[in-house]
Amino acid sequence: MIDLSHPALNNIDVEIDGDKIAVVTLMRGSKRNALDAATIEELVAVFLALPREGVRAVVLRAEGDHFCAGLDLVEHFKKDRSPADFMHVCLRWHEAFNKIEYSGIPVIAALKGAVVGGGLELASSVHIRVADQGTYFALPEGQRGLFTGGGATIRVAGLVGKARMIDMMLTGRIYQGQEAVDVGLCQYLIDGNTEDKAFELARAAAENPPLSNFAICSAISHLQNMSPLDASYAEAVLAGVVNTQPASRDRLEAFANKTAARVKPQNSKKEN
Ligand code: 1HE
Repeated sequence: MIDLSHPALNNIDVEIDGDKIAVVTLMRGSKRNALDAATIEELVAVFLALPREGVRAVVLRAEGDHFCAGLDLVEHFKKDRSPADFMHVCLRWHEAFNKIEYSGIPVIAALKGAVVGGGLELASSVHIRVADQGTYFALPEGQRGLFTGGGATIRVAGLVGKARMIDMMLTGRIYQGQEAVDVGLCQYLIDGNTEDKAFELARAAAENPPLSNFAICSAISHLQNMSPLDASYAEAVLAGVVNTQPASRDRLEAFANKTAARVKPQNSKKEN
């Protein structure tokens, strides 16, 4: 297992607090957090290690004004890769983003500025996306003479639908603000700091029993990959395990005793 304080982490910083909330920071702000091959390897290592560290939730944030400018185009240009080389690059991106999506721990992205190309592929692999009014989403691959290679055809199409993704790639269409929420690119639109909101959500999610979060943050994705018949079978098996866990007994008892909070909307809360 990687030592998260190891100096081999040059492009990513990881801090874990006493509540086991991890903050993972993209540290290439001077390059708009473009994803070079080294950063992808660090993401793989970090998201392999975090579940084993007993982390309860992750806030994914970025240095600088932009969340992530996607593929490191300069590295890609300089390396002049062969088709096979770039296929292997993409397979490492999939390894990293699958580790996030299927991690079993809630990963909440605090977005800002550009979330474009591979940056949107990274953002679409997390479980909750928080944007502010300056956050914008785009897939400029078409304009760059490229194609998505980090899972956008699955994850971004899954969020916004095939037709919107094709439009984004053909025309360079940019989504931001309420429209980005409406099409499914993010779940929260914040006037203040997205990191504060991401922390609030991470802390709330971390209150759930880890086994429930494991199911929510891995099984829903896995079940989506199955036929409905197999998915419903697997869901029943999973619910058999999760819904009988010892950690749920107190919560069920509290409900039965009428001491647990009821599920009711709070007065005049207007956040999305
Ligand atoms: C980069 C990258 C990058 C910035 N690769 N170095 N992604 C894109 O097409 C987006 C490309 N980036 C931009 O459009 C802009 O940089 C931003 C709108 C994100 C920010 O603009 P700005 O004016 O703040 O910064 P800048 O002056 O453009 O860039 C500052 C530095 O970051 C500069 O380096 P410097 O050494 O000259 O200071 C830029 O070269 C560097 N930089 N973005 C490399 N992307 C698996 S396939 C995925 C396919 C894709 O992701 S395609 C989409 C690529």
